[in-house]
Amino acid sequence: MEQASNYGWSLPVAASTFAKDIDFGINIIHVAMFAIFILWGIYFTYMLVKYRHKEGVPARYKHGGVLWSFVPDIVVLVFELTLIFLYAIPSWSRIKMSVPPAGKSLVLEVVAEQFAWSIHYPGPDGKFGRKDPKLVNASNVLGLDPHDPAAKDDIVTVNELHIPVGKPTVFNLTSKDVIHSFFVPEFRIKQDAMPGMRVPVWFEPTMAGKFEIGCAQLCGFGHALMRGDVFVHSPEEFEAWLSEQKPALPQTS
Ligand SMILES: [Cu+2]
Repeated sequence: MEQASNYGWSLPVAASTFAKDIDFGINIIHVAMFAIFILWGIYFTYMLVKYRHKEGVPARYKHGGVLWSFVPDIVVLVFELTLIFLYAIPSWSRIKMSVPPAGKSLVLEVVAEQFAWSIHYPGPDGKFGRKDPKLVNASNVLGLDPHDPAAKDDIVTVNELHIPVGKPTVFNLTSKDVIHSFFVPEFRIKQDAMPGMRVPVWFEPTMAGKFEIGCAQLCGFGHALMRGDVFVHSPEEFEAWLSEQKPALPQTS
């Protein structure tokens, strides 16, 4: 599979539908900060040279008026308000507040723990089996209930998220123990995983490849080892992968 990930001098490859939206925000803020840095540098140097110490010229402390001091602040305030109302709020609403409908997306569950990511697929029946924390053990990491018919065909992978390209992936993110953070830089997605909460997350991958899942929240001594891979397949490749997976629970009948 082609390796699309990159960590060069700039931002990593943009591999999801809303990555460009996030990059616009990052870029416009960098450009604005750079412009302020240059303008301020020029002004500061000019003042240092113009009002440098000269023999026989006494220093006089004079102010141009309080109102003038507010002009740069007001310019920055107007810029920031414009950014909030015209960029940040609409982007936040598109990316975080509206989850694509279940019929058009791949629906999963992602459970974080020290120090791994478990991914729960509903299996051929499309139904997630019941999970019970009391049933969690080394061979049943999510605590799937073997008596629930919906759980019999469920698939669980650890540190491997396989998804098809060009289709939204929607999942509820939760944690078994402490706060973790699901982070795939190429998709521009980063979401905290909180114990006791199910946080909906979605993205739509736009290119096939292998990308890294990192934990972006210092979660314990193995934090740096808490990593996984996202494999973005073509739809056919994904179906083939899915059909090869064995159910997570041992089959009794
Ligand atoms: Cu973690």
